[in-house]
Amino acid sequence: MRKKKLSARLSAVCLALLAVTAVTAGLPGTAVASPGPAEPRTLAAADTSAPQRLRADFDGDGKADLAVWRPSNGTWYVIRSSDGGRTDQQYGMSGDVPVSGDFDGDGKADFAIWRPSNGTWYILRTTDGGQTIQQYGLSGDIPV
Ligand SMILES: [Ca+2]
Ligand SMILES: [Ca+2]
Repeated sequence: MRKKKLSARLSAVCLALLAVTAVTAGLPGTAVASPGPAEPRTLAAADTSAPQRLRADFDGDGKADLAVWRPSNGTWYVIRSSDGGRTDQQYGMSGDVPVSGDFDGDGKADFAIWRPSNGTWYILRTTDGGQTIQQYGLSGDIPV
């Protein structure tokens, strides 16, 4: 008789705990926060005055080179993966967005920037050293 009562009490406690757990788990505040929504905010808040790291193959050896573009002086600093030497190239200015890539298809990344103020791409071609200037995009867009 006594064991039955104890058992019944334990069962009741267990049910109560299960109920509390279920209710707690259902509360919105207890859900594990997803990192998804936070990432765009982090990117949007990125300090554009700090040098930005890009990955591209500027010397055409098939390996990405360490490269930064410094907004304060619009200069690219590249450590070539082929020989470890450094290439400095002034191209762009504060407010621009670095968008290096191989636009002329010679296997070497071209120094390139996108200017948000006029939505224009400025590309320094590796094939002949000339420039390709093309308006594409609007202020507020993000070049990709
Ligand atoms: Ca390389
Ligand atoms: Ca190129």
